[in-house]
Amino acid sequence: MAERKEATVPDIGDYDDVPVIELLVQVGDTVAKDQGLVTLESDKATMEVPAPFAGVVRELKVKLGDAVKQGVVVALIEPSGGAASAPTKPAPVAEAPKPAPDAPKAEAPAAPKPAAAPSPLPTAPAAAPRTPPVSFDADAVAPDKVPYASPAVRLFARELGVDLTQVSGSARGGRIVKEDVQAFVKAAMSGGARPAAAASAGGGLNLIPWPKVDFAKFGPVESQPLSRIKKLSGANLARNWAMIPHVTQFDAADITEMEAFRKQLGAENKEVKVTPLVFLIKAAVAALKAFPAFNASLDESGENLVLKRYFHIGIAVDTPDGLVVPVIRDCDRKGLLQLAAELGEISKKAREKKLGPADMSGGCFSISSLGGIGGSAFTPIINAPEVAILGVSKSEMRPVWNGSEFTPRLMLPLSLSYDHRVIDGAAAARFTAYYAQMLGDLRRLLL
Ligand code: CAO
Repeated sequence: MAERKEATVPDIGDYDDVPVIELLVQVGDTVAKDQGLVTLESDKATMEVPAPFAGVVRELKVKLGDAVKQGVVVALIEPSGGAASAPTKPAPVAEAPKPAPDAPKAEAPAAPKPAAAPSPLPTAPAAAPRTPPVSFDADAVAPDKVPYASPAVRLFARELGVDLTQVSGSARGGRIVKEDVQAFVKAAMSGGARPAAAASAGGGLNLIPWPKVDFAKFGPVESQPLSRIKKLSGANLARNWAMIPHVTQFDAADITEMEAFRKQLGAENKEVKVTPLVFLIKAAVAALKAFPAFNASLDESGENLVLKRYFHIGIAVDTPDGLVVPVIRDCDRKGLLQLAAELGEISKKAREKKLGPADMSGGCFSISSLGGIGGSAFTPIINAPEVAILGVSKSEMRPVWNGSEFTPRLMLPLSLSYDHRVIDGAAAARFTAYYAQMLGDLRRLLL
């Protein structure tokens, strides 16, 4: 067998977990020296891992969504003897604009994405950034969902407000080329597909422009750029708020006994911190099992509900750079202590900016807990394509009428926002009542 040599991720600074967002070659492709093999996206730039020599790609060692760092082998290449062979595919970035490495990013308001992996910033990437970074969709890293297109085509699509996940690629291997994007826009203009920027009169939001105010006229001001996470999650939140008919159902759970048990557990298990959130996760699993429409997503047509038979719960985590929603998987198969340990790990990872795309994808239902901070209720925004999110506020002792007298009970405020296209008000009220019942008597979780 001919010799195969490794192509590895070059020096991208001291950073780990940079996601692979694009595979630029396939096994069997002939590549020239320095031709891009895969595209990585840090939160500062999109960059390619170049082939260190010309040859034939014999094996790809990474897949879409993998998080890589310097030295990771991306492909095995059979060298072609030194001379750069003609590539079977052109290096896609050749036509892309090349902003200065620190140039402000052109975020994609028309292609909103969820809070992305806060991938570390490479300060001196060996492969120079070729395009402004592509907004990164944690859910879209599922291999079957990542659009297969070059950075230049991504940039072109972004400029036109086209969501590439909606475009079919006509080139080899389903790769999307510029002509596909143009055809998509043409179809949209004639009433077919609908790119965000091409929303026709009456079909789009038709909003008046954002107010343009010279604030300095009124007093001293300072301009601060939004963090990358805020830009990405902001676009995502705006889309979800605008496109999903939200209703929020308020309720309260009596957690007096739960809290006593939690304190006991905490005293017995010093190695993990057991907060109310782990009980909320377990109760969410029970409620999702009892009300399967809450563990579902609308498909792209909006005409079918995809019911999920797994129980992955997203947890909103507040970080200095903004909100991220890592996902704890298979919560139905985990006990309270294991969930407490995992919650501690993901919160730490989130705050240290170490979450990878895989940590934030695949959620069924989210919980946003402001209980450690305060407040009595709020209206959380649904984390699409999920159909509901539970907001939890700070528990407080309240006098509760038990039929004959007021007794002091620790009450936990619940705020359930739901997608009214999928869930009716009565179902939401039943869901929160059931949820409160689970928390009120934990033995019911065993049923
Ligand atoms: N009522 C009263 N006290 C509560 C509570 C509640 N509902 N929930 C938590 N607490 C207490 C905890 O028991 C803990 O108390 P002690 O330190 O005395 O044990 C304290 O509040 C702090 O808890 P925590 O916040 O560290 O831990 P958590 O498991 O409750 O939450 C996490 C973890 C990551 C969800 C949280 O730190 C966080 O980031 N919350 C913000 C989420 C957010 O921003 N949501 C808004 C998004 S907009 O939709």
